[in-house]
Amino acid sequence: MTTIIRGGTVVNADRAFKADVLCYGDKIVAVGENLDAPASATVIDASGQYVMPGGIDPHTHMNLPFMGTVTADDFFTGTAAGLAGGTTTIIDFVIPNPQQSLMEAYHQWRGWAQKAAGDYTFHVAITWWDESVHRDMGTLVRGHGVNSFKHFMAYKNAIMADDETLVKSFRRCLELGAIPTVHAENGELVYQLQQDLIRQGLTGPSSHPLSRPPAVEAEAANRAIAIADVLHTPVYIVHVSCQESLEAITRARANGQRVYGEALAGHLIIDDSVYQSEDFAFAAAHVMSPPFRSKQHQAALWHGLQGGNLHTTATDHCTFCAGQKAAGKDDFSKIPNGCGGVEDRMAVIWDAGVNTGRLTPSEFVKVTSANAAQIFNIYPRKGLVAVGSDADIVVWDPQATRTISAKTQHAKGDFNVFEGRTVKGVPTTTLAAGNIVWHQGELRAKEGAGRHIDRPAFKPVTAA
Ligand code: URQ
Ligand code: ZN
Ligand code: ZN
Repeated sequence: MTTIIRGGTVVNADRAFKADVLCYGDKIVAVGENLDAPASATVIDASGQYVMPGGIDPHTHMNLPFMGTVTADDFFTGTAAGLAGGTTTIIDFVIPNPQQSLMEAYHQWRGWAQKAAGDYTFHVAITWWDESVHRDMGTLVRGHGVNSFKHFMAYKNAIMADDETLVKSFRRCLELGAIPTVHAENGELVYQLQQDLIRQGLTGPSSHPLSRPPAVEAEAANRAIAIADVLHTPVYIVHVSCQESLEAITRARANGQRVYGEALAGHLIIDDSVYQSEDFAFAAAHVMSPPFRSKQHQAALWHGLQGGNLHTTATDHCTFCAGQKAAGKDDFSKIPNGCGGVEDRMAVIWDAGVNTGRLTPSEFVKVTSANAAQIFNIYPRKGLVAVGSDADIVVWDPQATRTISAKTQHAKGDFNVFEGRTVKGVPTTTLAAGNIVWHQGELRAKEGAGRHIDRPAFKPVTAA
């Protein structure tokens, strides 16, 4: 398929400039003013609009079995929803059960992802340790395009990695040229605080944030950063939600340590008042970890993005319907943790970031696409509008508006944490691998069209 995108302003992480973009097959083949194009080419009129790299969401959970249930979106519906919102690549997670072979889990997730409509790639979680985990990490880096390994420091008695696992796995990442990432919350503190609250009969969702105060997150962030410092590895902290964790990252970076931070669209916009609702379903729908925080923390996160101490925006898209969340009706610690957002991330970040002057359009591209591509080593294939890059492109109308609602979303699930929010700035056309997958409100996602994207190691891969 040949497509010419005419009359727009191309916005990359480094600059914005007037240019046409010609796509042939799954690649961009020309970028420049007044391009010639074959008569057969599909023409997209981008006048008055921005032409940006397709979004990369570095943190999603499609089809995740978790807390006794499975997320509402599978890899087709979840990636299709992402395409509707301008996100053309997701980085999801293979999460082995403790004692489960990493390779077995990896192939399981690869099977689930066959139906994806958009491109995808995987972080692999290290939820336990023995020599087979050490070996399989090498196999995954050398032969399966994995260059990042996730560590949940929370979720005691489930997938929590203790310090021994963290140290051994971080060391193995360094050997392999892979980057360790962490969910930074002290799982023991969370568990004990949960027990305290339940013993006091405080079993409602309003107890969720009480069991995970910022200090519980900051302790783990500082610990992960210290382990990485001692072992000389980089570290990427997912869903940084509070000022104290951001301060730990800022301190480490000022000392020359290679630490990256991720902010969720939800944590940037939604505050902890949601947990005070008398409506269980409403409050439970917002139960995710780390929890939504006060407006003071939101302001800090925006400063982190603006100041370059937070690098990516993600969603942690992990949706459960009301019936699933009701598992925690009598005990908040049993409410499946997770919220959605993959469809709304880019519009929400544009509206709250660019329209307010916090971010320039190029900075928007950095935090929604280019930085994730660079940190996870798929740049410039992804995260750039340039000759030779994948034809993952979003044509963005800064004047158009949309009101977000669960009633009209493409994602599965019966709730949207951004419900009722009217955003200004939305995608009018999205190309994924050169195919028009979204155009003037029509979603043309195709099951199975998505590709697995290999992510090379950060150093030449040696044997053993
Ligand atoms: O912790 C995560 O990232 C997964 C299990 C999604 N749930 C959540 O509450 N963030
Ligand atoms: Zn997490
Ligand atoms: Zn997650």
